[in-house]
Amino acid sequence: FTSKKLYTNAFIVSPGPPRKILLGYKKRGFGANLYNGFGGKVEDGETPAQAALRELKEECGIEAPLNHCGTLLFVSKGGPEWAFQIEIYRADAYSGTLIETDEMRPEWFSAVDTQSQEVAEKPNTTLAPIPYDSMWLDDVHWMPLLLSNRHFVGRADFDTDASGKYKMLKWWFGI
Ligand code: 6U4
Ligand code: NA
Ligand code: NA
Repeated sequence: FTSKKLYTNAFIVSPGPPRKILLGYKKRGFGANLYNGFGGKVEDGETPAQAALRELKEECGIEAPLNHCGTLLFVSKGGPEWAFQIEIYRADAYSGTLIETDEMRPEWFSAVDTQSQEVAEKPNTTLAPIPYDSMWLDDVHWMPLLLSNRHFVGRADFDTDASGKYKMLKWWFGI
């Protein structure tokens, strides 16, 4: 075990209609070719909240009144050899102009709250659903908690298979 690394991840969930969530397609580095929120490492001398705002601005050009909404812990199998703590932030509005950067291409997706009793009056035909097949394996488990505006915590244990692909061995996410 070396040390736990602290990261942020920020999501804009616009109430709409249509209700939608902003994700970024990561173009390079860790998690390249996956959609995710905007975020990165918390630097020395910075709080997670400050890092979340800085990374949001750096990666897609906007500012937002982010609220802390969850804490996730990702660990490697059997060690842990590594551990990531990720502080999740959310806002329902933003200011500025969305831009594509070297790191991220922002894109909106339909954000239906699957845990809510409300049924959308009309199916959304213009926005694609959240692309879980192109996201980190854990995201499908906690995204419903984020979308239903609950404060959540969770942990997932990862291993890599022979080809170096991540597998999620066990997990728990809850409110
Ligand atoms: P640099 O090299 O400075 O651009 P940095 O911006 O510090 O890197 P980066 O972009 O690699 O960090 O950030 C990784 C992002 O991926 C963070 O927002 C946390 C997030 N992340 C890592 N593992 C994740 C996982 N299993 N599920 C998830 N997000 C994850 O949803
Ligand atoms: Na980053
Ligand atoms: Na960074």
